[in-house]
Amino acid sequence: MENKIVKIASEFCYVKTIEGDILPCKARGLFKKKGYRPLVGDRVNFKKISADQGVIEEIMPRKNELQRPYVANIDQVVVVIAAKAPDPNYKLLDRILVLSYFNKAKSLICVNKLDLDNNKGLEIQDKYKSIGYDCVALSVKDKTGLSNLREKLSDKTSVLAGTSGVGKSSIINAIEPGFSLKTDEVSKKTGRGKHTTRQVTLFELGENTYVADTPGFSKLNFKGIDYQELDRSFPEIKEYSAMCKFNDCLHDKEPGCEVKEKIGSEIYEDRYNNYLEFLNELKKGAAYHG
Ligand SMILES: Nc1nc2c(ncn2[C@@H]2O[C@H](COP(=O)(O)OP(=O)(O)OP(=O)(O)O)[C@@H](O)[C@H]2O)c(=O)[nH]1
Ligand SMILES: [Mg+2]
Ligand SMILES: [Zn+2]
Repeated sequence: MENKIVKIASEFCYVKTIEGDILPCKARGLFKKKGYRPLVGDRVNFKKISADQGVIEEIMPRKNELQRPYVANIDQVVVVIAAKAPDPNYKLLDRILVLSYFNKAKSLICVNKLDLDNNKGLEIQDKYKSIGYDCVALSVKDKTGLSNLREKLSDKTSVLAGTSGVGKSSIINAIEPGFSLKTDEVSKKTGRGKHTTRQVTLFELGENTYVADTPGFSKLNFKGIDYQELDRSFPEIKEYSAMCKFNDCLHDKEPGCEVKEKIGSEIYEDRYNNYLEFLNELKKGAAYHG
């Protein structure tokens, strides 16, 4: 057990304390001076200055720090994708998988809205399961698959990520109706969600089990990832990379590349294409930053 910041709003960090209550705390000026700001998810030590207020005295070292949403100490990223409405965005899914790998967080793929296209939903699940990812498929509307997901959230701090409108807030509401997070219709005009969720809050689902809802997004930057290590975050590419002729093979234009041999059989072509696109993006970034 530990003291954990579950929400930050207007100057106050709301700390879930070991004793089990939520205490609003101010962060010492010290942190601001050092440019070291508390984040939702931080494990902290605090001092009580009155019955209902505290001051944060220490922030424990972070396991990781995600940028979108800006949270710390995440064990698991739950990437939510809808079978339909909005149509699956595989490139964003693959991008989030890469980011969670390099942030040392576990990935769980959650396919929602099975009620709208059961076959498509199961197809997505089968594809990513065959690559080696942990997956759950569910429908908030039909209330199927929810207990499965709940089990996989247990004893971890997870964030739900994914495009606007895929049903992240709906999923949390379905698991824990008491939270009543705001959800909204997918826009009929654009077929996209409307970015209903704005703030980051950690919700407590049970002992040592937290989940954060996040606003949907469609852009995420890679930062601080070495392009030569990108292939490690694609399990199926990593598997064959040891057999490439050159051990620094980037699986792009090199001769004797075993990864390229496997495209269309052991490796999905669209996954490989996303790998190449991310690789080029990272190379450009590397050149740009010197
Ligand atoms: N048919 C169907 N609709 C669903 C399901 N789950 C959620 N929805 C609907 O999808 C819409 C968007 O859901 P939200 O939970 O607001 O989506 P979100 O991912 O939180 O979106 P942002 O907060 O904008 O990122 C709402 O109208 C939900 O009722 C489902 O399993 N089936
Ligand atoms: Mg939402
Ligand atoms: Zn190769």
